[in-house]
Amino acid sequence: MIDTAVLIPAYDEEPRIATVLDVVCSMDGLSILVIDDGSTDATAERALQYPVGVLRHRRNEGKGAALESGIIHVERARSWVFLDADLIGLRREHISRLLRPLQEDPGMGMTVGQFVQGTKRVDWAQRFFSILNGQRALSDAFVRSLPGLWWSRFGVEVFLSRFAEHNGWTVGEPYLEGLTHHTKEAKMGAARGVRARLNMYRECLSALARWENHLSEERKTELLPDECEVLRAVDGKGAN
Ligand SMILES: Nc1nc2c(ncn2[C@@H]2O[C@H](COP(=O)(O)OP(=O)(O)OP(=O)(O)O)[C@@H](O)[C@H]2O)c(=O)[nH]1
Ligand SMILES: [Mg+2]
Repeated sequence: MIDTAVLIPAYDEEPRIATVLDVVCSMDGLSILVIDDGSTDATAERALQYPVGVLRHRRNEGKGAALESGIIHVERARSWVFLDADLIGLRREHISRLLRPLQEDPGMGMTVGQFVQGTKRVDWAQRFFSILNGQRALSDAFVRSLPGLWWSRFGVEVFLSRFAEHNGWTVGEPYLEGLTHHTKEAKMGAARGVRARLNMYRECLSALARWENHLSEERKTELLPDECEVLRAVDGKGAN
């Protein structure tokens, strides 16, 4: 079985994804999978230059759908890591920090990384931000227990956190010092970036208001070839 599966959902991250892949590919024991969610640029081709598995959605289906495709493809892993493709300042230590609480406490379902830039106080804004943070490690038992995520788009993080709380899973919040990410405005320019940000907030608020409606959402059981191409299978898949 795969030891640690790293899922990296990516949409139009061709200029940025190499920075993340340089770090994760330098670590032992990780099976890495990039899910290109119908990008309009060469995100998938860039990822294929690395020793990682690559899936490509034929259309843009949203972050939650990309993670669900990744889970279906990998099938089983002892632990799971979700990472964004646009991180700045990622170090190996950040991955270890996400995973360590799961290794130390078998009852822990998930860790949610918290970006800290030298400010010590964890104020309300940071706590709210922490529920949106995409840098997470998850136990296999927690991943097995998840319902379908296809519907959730940018609400996926809100849903994962609410689902964990609802079902009594312990959740850790390790600090990830010096880690940050590109904003939408930096990636897309001011006008498109603000529109995309408002859309993301709408999807997050929708998940916040309606997460309970999705607790028994059916999980997809297979990747349909007209929705998702396997450009390269993830390393270690099918091994015992
Ligand atoms: N699968 C998928 N991933 C997406 C989509 N949009 C963005 N992502 C990925 O999700 C991660 C976070 O997306 P961002 O748009 O940077 O959002 P954010 O970092 O949460 O928020 P800001 O940067 O503050 O706007 C990155 O890895 C993106 O490539 C999408 O439509 N589908
Ligand atoms: Mg970002």
